[in-house]
Amino acid sequence: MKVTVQANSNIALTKYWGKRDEKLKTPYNSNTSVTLEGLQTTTTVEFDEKYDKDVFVLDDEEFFSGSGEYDEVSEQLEIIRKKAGLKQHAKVVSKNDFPTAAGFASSASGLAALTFAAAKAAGLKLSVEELSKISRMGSGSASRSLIDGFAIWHKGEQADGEDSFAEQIAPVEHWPEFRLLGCVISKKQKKTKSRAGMAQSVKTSPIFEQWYKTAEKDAMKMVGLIKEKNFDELGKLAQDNCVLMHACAMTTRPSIFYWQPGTLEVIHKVLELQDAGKQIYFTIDGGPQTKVLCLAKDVDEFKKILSELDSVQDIIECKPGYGPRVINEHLF
Ligand code: 2P0
Repeated sequence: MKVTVQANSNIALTKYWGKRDEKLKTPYNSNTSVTLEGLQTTTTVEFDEKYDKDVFVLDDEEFFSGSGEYDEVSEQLEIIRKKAGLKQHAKVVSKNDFPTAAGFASSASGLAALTFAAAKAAGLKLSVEELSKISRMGSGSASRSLIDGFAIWHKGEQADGEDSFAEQIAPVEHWPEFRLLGCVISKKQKKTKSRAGMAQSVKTSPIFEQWYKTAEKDAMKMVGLIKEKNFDELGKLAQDNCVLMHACAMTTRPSIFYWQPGTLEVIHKVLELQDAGKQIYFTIDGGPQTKVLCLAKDVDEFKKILSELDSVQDIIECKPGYGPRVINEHLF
């Protein structure tokens, strides 16, 4: 009944920003991603009679009932318990190998690892599609971390969310040269969590409708560009889509600014290199880190240039990675 799983994070190439259904976490628009080797969560789950309540420890800190972190985990365990017809509580110990909640999609790898491990520990045998849907209910972006390589999370049409899950566009082996350089600008936890931020954008941003209608078309285009391995068009689209998402966040009332001066320092360097004909693009999520998209052949050159910028504290290099896997070393 004790299972340990490692799950990778993922980065959206075209973004998710706004829920059609808050509880089911179905998105207004379909969105695309690549699962990333190098940004991972390890989670051990054990269901047992000896626990009189769920226990949750993340990065050596215990969280208790009433905290957002604990309640999220406990609700996810409840979904699994219901499916498995299980009554026992669980202990969950989890570790991220990157800054938590600072725009490196820790909720994606976290909820994917938790869902995968809990489902296995509860004895459930579920398809990837089913696991993606359950992960989605924990955290939208987690639905994409179930997939090897490149993924599309379908927005779906049904009111019950049963057609809103992630699916593979192309496997890791399709494009092993694809790289993401995560430029760490700040390791501080962000002020506005994505969940609260996007809910406020849905309600108040005057450009929300333009955002999600454009993003739906962008997701469809992105599928074709990934299949063709058209890096320059992919980079341009990822960049434009990210800027529109942030415009939507910034025009939310009150405004949500994830960008810091350092975020912009990297953006301007990337634009300068683009003007010089280099194959380099940026994308940014719910935090200050600027993520650079490039190809393996240029990694050494770009790492050197980016590391010389004052605001870049660290660079995390990632390549396309696989969905969750079970490992034998438990965290407790
Ligand atoms: C994305 N983000 O597509 C976008 C871009 C942040 C910016 O998915 O409320 O943590 O748990 O569904 O998945 C972050 O949102 O939000 C996110 P919930 P989640 O990657």
